Amino acid sequence: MSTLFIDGQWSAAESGRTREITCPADGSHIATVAEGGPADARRALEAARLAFDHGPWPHTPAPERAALLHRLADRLQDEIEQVARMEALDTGKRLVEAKIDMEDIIAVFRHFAGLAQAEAGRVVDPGVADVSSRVVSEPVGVCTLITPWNFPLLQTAWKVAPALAAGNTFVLKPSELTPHTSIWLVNALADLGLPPGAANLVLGAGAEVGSTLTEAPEVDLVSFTGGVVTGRTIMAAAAPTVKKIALELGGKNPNVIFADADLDAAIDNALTAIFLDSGQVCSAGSRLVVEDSVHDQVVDELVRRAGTIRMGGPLDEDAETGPLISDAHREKVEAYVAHAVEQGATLRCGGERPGGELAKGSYYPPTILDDCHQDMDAVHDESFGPVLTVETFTGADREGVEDAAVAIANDTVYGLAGAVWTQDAGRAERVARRLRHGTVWINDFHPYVPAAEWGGMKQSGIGRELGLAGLHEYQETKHIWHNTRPARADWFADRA
Ligand code: TXE
Repeated sequence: MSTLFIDGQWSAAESGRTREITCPADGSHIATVAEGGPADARRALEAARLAFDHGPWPHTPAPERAALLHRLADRLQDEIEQVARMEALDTGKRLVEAKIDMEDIIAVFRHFAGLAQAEAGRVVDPGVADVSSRVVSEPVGVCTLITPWNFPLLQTAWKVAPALAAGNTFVLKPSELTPHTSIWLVNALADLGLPPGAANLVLGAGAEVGSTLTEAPEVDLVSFTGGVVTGRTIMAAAAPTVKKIALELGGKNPNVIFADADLDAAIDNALTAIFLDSGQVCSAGSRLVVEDSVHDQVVDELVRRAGTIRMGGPLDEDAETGPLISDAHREKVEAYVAHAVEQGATLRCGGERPGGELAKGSYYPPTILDDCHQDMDAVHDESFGPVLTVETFTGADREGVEDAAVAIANDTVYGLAGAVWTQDAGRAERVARRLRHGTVWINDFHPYVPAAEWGGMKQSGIGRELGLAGLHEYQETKHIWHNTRPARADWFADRA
């Protein structure tokens, strides 16, 4: 099984181990791939190091780097059906959603192709005669890129595009559950002329491959998207050699609805916010924070509509949402719901595995837990499933209502995203400014890629990706001074 890509060559794992990839929609077998281990990770790191220190990519002129990223975008456009299908089968998500992801990925590569040429450094006047100075940007070096399973190629593009645009080399480790679009990506890059060693791919388990890739001294930067527990491990692994790190660790995102909102739009978007992709989205609106006076109107309607959402596999054209990524993940979501009910939440809909044809897959229905409050674990822990918790707020006056909403919305260790729904422009601005979350929508939910600038406050992460974040995460800054008339310093007396 030659599905590892190291130094421009496809190879099997040194141990000979393999992994079966199955579709979570029905458990069907998709493919057998190599299961890399620490030895493979070390080989890939050596190749990436060599390619950075002695290879051509870091010194390739920016227009050529940009051209390669554009060619990759063209290739994906040509093969969009085939790549979207791969992604849909690996993740179980609907083909139509996988295609939207592909369009976003094409836009991401084009966006960073533009930035590769836009960032040329700047001249700084040091205010000293005969001395000129300039600030230049340089690639960071060897990047370890670790990605999860919910948007496999999109999350990879968010890392690979800026890393290559800035002239870095990398080792990519995708989630062990969803390797196929990463295999497609490194194959396409090599085919389009990226030099050997600049892009390397090691498949395998996080604990084995991931830890080698985050500890090794050859690595200059680790960019990771995944769970907060793994994020903490990665921070610790990167500390001894003081690597640059960028972490996106999920969220527990409040969707705040005031009574003066356009409730039709708010309800409609609240459904998309949490049930899109079965809630397996880092910015999912998993906490509904609704003003008490409209609670019944909003929640009754959400319950009614959630009960009609159709589940189905990647190729089912009538399906509106898909399965969870695995049976193990579904068990975690089930335990989360059971615990919430034990702590006093009211199960308003969902909560039971579907039967019939869907019993073959890892399906879990849209679920709403009402009567939640801040003492319950359910409003603090990420379920990463199609589960919405409902909390209410009220206050004596206009200010008191806003204070109460903000207090609940900010009472989380996460800080990735949140939304506020109101038709009062002043209230919208005040509340948006007070929410401690990296992205805040007013009367909307979910990002516009690639214009988003993405990243979290608090334990949701470190660093920003996309949009205005530009290439900075993947660049070092250097200030070069040039004294054009060297002279003696005359500081220490010459006593020789
Ligand atoms: O994530 P992990 P899991 C959240 C979500 C989910 C939870 C656990 O709440 O229920 O995380 O999911 C690699 N060193 N998110 O277990 O472990 C792993 O192989 C280096 C939020 O799937 O974080 C995979 O490639 N790497 C999230 C990647 O980390 C390691 C998306 C993500 O896996 C490693 C997914 C280690 N020690 C889950 N251990 C988001 N922010 O969107 C594992 N990995």
